[in-house]
Amino acid sequence: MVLRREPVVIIGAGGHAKVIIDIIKTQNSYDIVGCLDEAPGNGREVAGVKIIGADVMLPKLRKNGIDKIFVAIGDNKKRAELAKQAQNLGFRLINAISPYAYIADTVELHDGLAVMPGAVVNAGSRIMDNAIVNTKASVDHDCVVGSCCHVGPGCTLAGNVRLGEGVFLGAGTAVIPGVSVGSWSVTGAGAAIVADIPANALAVGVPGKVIKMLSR
Ligand code: JB2
Repeated sequence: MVLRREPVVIIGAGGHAKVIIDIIKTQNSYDIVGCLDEAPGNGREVAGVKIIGADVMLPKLRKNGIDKIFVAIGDNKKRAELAKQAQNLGFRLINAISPYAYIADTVELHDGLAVMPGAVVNAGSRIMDNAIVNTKASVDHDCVVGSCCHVGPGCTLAGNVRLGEGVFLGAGTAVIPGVSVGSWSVTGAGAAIVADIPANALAVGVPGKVIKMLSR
């Protein structure tokens, strides 16, 4: 029996797209049609995949029967926007989940997710739409990673941590059990989050302290 791999288009052509292409190739379920970029250039490639044009091509691709997409843009707000646009055009968001990540059976995975090599997501956790669980990040039991969050490389979320929408945890952030981080907040690399953080805050340091409120 010949396995038919489904065509998928990737939005973005930077560092994040490079990692996503590698994961999608390893998943071996999709044929990557090409990347769409803000500045397509002429004949440029990323990780061996051609940049076929800009987002204006989306309706045409959809018309040609391509209905799977992955938004490979690290910026949480931009990713949210582009995912919504693509869905409005009738695209379905696929997941890019590395076979070298461990994801417990009871984890709830939504759409458009990236789970990178070496990541661990433990029992009872929920990873919402368009979230990124980056390289070697660890999400323990019963956590919620909100839509369009980015859990940076090497972060550690203990059990029952709640991240609102669009949270960005800088590389190596640690969050103790039961703590919540409000929507669109950001933590600095290596921060130790030991108490709840409100929405739209920038928290840094050990222990983590809010040093600034961010505008949305
Ligand atoms: O509206 C857009 C758009 N805006 C930016 N549509 C499309 N199709 N592409 C867009 N881009 C493209 O995203 C830029 O032209 C560029 O190719 C890419 C952003 O590349 P960059 O390497 O700056 O960031 P990234 O989003 O790929 O990766 C970031 O996030 C990752 C999670 C970096 O911080 C990485 O280091 C990080 N690992």
